[in-house]
Amino acid sequence: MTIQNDSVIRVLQGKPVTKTPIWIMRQAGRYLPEYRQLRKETGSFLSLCKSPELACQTTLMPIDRYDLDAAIIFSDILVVPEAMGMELRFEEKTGPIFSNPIRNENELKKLNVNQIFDSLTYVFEAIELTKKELNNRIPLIGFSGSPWTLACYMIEGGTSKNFETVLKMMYCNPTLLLNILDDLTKIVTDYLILQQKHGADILMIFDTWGGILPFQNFNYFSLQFNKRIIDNLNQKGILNIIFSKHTFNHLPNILKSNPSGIGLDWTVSVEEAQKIIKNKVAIQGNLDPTILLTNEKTIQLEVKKLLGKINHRTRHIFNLGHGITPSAKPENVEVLIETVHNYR
Ligand code: 1CP
Repeated sequence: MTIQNDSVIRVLQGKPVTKTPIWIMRQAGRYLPEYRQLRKETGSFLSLCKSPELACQTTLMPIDRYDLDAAIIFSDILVVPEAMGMELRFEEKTGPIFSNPIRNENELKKLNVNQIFDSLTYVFEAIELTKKELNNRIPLIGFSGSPWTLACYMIEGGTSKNFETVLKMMYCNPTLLLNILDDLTKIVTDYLILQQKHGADILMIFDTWGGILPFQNFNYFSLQFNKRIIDNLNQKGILNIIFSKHTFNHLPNILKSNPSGIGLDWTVSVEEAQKIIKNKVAIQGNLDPTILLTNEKTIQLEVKKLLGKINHRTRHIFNLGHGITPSAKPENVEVLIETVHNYR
């Protein structure tokens, strides 16, 4: 089935496009009043994720409002550890919390690593439903957390300022950490392939915490596992994007993992990134998300500044350098998308 607006796919495949495509990380979230309303009615974020109908409805909220070039399925990276048996809740101020974080071999052994996908059928159903509703207007992106980023939450038990528990484990019990990462790599690979089988056109790996690793440890604890996942996706011809936040130092090695696209965070110089990537793969990013809190003029100026730095041959998907924040103004998102689409 051909997709009417396949510009994001074309950029990932290295084919020409007439204008720069755009989608926004976390585009279906808390900055939208209709999302906040639905979330209030549903009672909890996880129940929203677990209802294929509501997850589909939420995925389409930004698509109905804006001229976006891709949709991303409404879910969360943490549904994977939950399906492995870790009790998860989201608290308004603190964010995600796992009641029983993994700190030793016995706790790891208790986790379900083999048959977790029966507990994730709601994700696959949401993808199928959304594909049907999108009716091939634009592609649908599926996603997973990277093994390292998932391990960070599973070991810390939630978000963290310094991620001391997981980093301490890296020094004191690397074998346990590597075992967790190995289990997660198999799971994430199968999970992404299953999302593709159920209709996702592009798969994205969020390595949000890749950048907290000491330089010499990044490949060993994060990138080598992402590379294994990417190799599997590439073998199957599945388009993929890797976003590893605050890892500019590692860009040459991330490039060697051969994804279809690399997400750049907002602190990266796109000029320098283009010199390294040399158009071998697509780049995605990297406007500072804070710009969406400003005004029309500033947004137009900053978008044009960024696009001005992109070589006309560069394969580029416009995005923010990280997820859109809850305080972003919905009308500013409209300005952003229009400015990108009208840029010549
Ligand atoms: O309504 C609410 O209060 C819940 C807020 C919320 C939402 C809307 C969370 C909790 N997750 C999500 C959806 C989500 N998460 C999506 C789909 C929506 C979309 O993109 O349109 C995606 C792709 C994610 C991915 C995600 N979750 C990441 C990776 C991307 C990133 O932003 O770095 C991470 C790290 C998470 C964990 C998570 N889930 C929720 C929160 C608040 C967090 C971050 C916690 C932290 O700061 O450590």
